[in-house]
Amino acid sequence: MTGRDTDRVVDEVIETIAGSATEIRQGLVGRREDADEENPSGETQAEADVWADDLLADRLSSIDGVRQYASEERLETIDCGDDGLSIGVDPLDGSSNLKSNNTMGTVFGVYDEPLPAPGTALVASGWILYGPITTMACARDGTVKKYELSSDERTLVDDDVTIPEDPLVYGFGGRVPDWLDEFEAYVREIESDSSHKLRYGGAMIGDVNQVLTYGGIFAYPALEDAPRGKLRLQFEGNPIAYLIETAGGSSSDGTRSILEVEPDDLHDRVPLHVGNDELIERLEDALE
Ligand code: P6P
Repeated sequence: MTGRDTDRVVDEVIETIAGSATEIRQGLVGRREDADEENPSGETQAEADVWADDLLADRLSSIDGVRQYASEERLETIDCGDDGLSIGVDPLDGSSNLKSNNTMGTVFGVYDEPLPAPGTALVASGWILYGPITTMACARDGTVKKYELSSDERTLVDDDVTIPEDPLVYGFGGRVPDWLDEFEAYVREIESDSSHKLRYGGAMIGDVNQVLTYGGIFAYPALEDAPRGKLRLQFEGNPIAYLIETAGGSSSDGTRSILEVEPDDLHDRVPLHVGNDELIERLEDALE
C-alpha cells in the first residue's frame, strides 16, 4: 500500500471505531449477563463482548484496504482482502466491570502485516475509554492525540499527549501471593514511595489511561501460575505499548519492549508493564 492509502485506511478505521463508541456504550445496557460461550483465552464472555465484537467486525472488515480483522473474542481471523492493513481489537476491555458498572474500553491496533505480528508492525493504535466521558486516545505518525466523543462528533482536546515526567500512580494486576518474588520486591519499593498512589480498577484501559494522564506504571505481570501473564499481545499489549511509547513512556515484558516480542500464536499472552521510563528501567533491573 502507498503511504497515502495507509493514511486513508487508518483514518477510516479510527473514524469507524470512534463513530461506534456511543452505540457500544448505549448497547451495554441489557447485555451484562454471561453468554454461554468462552473466548479463545478460556474466559467466559459477556453478551456485550460477543455483540460488540460482531458490530466492530462487520464495520471494520468492510473498509476498503482492511485485509484482516482479528479480536480477543474470536478464535480465527476474518480475512477480507489480499492486501492492506490488519486490525487487532479487544472490543470490550474489562467486561468483568460490567456487573459493577466500572470503567471499560475498546482497544485497537492497526498493523501493516498479517496477524499474528510483532508490535513493530503497528502503524497506529488507540483506545476508547467508557468513563464519565467517552474519550479516545490515538497514536499515529509519532504523536498521540486525545478526543472527546459524543453521539455525533469527535472533538480534539489534546493534539500532542505526552506522559508526565513525575510518576504518580501505580497499579498491578494479578494476585499478590502469585507474584514472582523479585517483582513483589519491586512493588514494595514502589509502594514505599509515599508520593505514589495506588490506582487499580480492573480494566486495563482505565488504569493505563491514568498512567498516561498522571504518570506512573501499570502492570499485569507474569504470575507463578501464569508465566506469560494474562493480557493478550495482539489485542492489548502491542496497542497499549505502541501508544505509551509514542507518548514518551516505555513498555516491557520484563526484559524488552513489548513491541519487539515475536508472537507464535494469535492469542499469545504477554506480561505487560507500561509507564514512565525510570520505573520501567527499575523494573527490568529488579527482574534481572
Ligand atoms: P484481574 C479485563 O478482563 C482484563 O483483561 C484487563 O482489562 C484487566 O487489566 C485484567 O483483565 C484484570 O484482571 O485478574 O484483576 O481480574
